[in-house]
Amino acid sequence: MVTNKHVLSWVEEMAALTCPDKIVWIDGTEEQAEALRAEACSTGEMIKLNEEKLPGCYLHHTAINDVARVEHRTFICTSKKEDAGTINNWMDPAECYEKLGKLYKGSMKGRTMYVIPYSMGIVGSDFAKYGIELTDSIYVVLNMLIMTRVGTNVLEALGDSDDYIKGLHAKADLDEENRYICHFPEDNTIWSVNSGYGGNVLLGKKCFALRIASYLGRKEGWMAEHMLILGVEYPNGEVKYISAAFPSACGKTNLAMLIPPEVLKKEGYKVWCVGDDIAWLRVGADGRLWAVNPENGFFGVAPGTNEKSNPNALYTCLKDTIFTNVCHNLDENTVWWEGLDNNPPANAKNWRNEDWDYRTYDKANKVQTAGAHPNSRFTAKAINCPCLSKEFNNPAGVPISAIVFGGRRAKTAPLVYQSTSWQHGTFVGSIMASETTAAAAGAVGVVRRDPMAMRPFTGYDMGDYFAHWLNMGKNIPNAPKIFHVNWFRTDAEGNFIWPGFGDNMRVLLWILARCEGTVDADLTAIGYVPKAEDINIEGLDITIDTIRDLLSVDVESWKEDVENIKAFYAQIGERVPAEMYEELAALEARLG
Ligand code: GTP
Ligand code: SPV
Ligand code: MN
Repeated sequence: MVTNKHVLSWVEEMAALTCPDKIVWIDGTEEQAEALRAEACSTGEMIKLNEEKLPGCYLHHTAINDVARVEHRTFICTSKKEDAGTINNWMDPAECYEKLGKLYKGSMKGRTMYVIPYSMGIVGSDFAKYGIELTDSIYVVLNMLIMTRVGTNVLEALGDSDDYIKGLHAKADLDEENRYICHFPEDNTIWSVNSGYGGNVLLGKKCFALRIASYLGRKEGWMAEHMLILGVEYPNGEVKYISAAFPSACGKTNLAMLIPPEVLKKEGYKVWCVGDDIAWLRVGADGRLWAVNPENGFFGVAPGTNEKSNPNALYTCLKDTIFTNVCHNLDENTVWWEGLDNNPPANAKNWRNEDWDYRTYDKANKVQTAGAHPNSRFTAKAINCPCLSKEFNNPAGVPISAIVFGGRRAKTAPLVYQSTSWQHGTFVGSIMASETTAAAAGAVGVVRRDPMAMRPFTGYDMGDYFAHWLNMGKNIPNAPKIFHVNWFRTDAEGNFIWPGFGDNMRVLLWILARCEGTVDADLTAIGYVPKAEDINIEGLDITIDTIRDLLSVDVESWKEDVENIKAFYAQIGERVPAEMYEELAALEARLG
């Protein structure tokens, strides 16, 4: 029995607006989840996969026009436009409530409204935050059950409080022209309409745990970041933690679950995954920065995931998983995606659920010809991950030794470099740039500035966000060191030079050695760069000259970058802190 008056009156109000036939409270029990799965299968919303090969696994197809986040339709609705900043889209809250109110009106007629009480973080812990999502999609309910901690215990932990994030989602007509993902940080409210895709509708994830949480973090003195969290275990059993921010589809899940190369594995090195997408960070009593992963599962990119690139992810999604927009192998009733293996199914449906002939695949036109959509995903439980950290459920989180930024840059950014201070590190994060990917609607492969991988996810002004980073640094007596990596430099033919994936461990060990002060580096115009011989290449078929090349800093392309950064800072506007301009001027001076 729900007694919280705030919750009851809000659910009633939203039901009066959307007019569902029925309201169902999600209690977190397996019985209820199983009944919902059966219902979704009976209507075709989900397909039950081969129970022998993929126990507890399902396939879902979204609408063809609804396969990724929609940044141009994502809004931050603060009462003052300048608080949303120039990088975010803004709408006046009253205007937005009215506009979307019309779209929601009666949209759940003939449908069921599900009430999902969920927690980001361990229920009942100091750092957990609660949300309630109202949705008319069983797919959303089943995904939220994997991605967050859902159930009656969340309502118990909430008690009589009104301190929860109110999320309303309606699929409505899935009309692209009327698709809106709107955030009201001043009201703890999220409204999403006309989409059924991942980041647009699983409101605990990007909407709450990044956009709303970043706004709260600034107010309350902590940080919500688009970061993985991993632990590196040394042969002596000691574990050091790293958090890393890469833009969407740029390698967080892969790095978070990496398996060290044979030479290092033999010595006893291991990697443990704490999180693959979101980190909430706060200063601990010991003066270090501590991180928790507020999620409970992984919403990972399927294409490219294979036995070699990420065996842990592959194993994680062998059971209890929802696959979205992958290719359906009809002979086996299993799933397939580009980059899984070299055996595309002969009898298959593509991500659009149409008959698919793998021979028509054209790399230059993936969306049209691939079996799986380039942004197809698996939703899998964290507890099914073989390398899940034993600290995963520790409400205190883990202490962070190094923060790593990175992006997809064919040129310019070297394999790895280290900032010279927290302020310089903040600058390095602020100038991140990356080629766009299929994770968001729009052109793919275009370099754009994506500060701290948070461009699409900061719930307030970007200049204020940089200022918050600087302020945090002043309040962390024992702050992590800040680095930048780039796994994606290419040769003249466009091939990646660095082997990447598990071999990224070689770079992590240099990073941690820098944190320990056990390895030297060369100070360049952009920061500390490794001496080539300090990157362990034992067992790799690349030479030390290739490493030198990967570590090289091309002054001309950096000078071009400086011009681009100036334009970007100008676009962010007057709230870019003076310290960032100081760092920019210093970089320019060092480049000569
Ligand atoms: P989101 O879930 O969108 O936030 O993405 P993510 O950052 O977790 O990206 P993910 O790890 O899923 O990687 C996305 C793509 O990058 C996949 O196609 C990977 O195969 C590719 N990738 C990941 N790591 C590497 C690497 O070290 N080298 C290369 N060349 N590709 C990589
Ligand atoms: C991303 O795009 O960064 C994701 C996937 O992690 S989504 O949840 O769709 O935003
Ligand atoms: Mn992400």
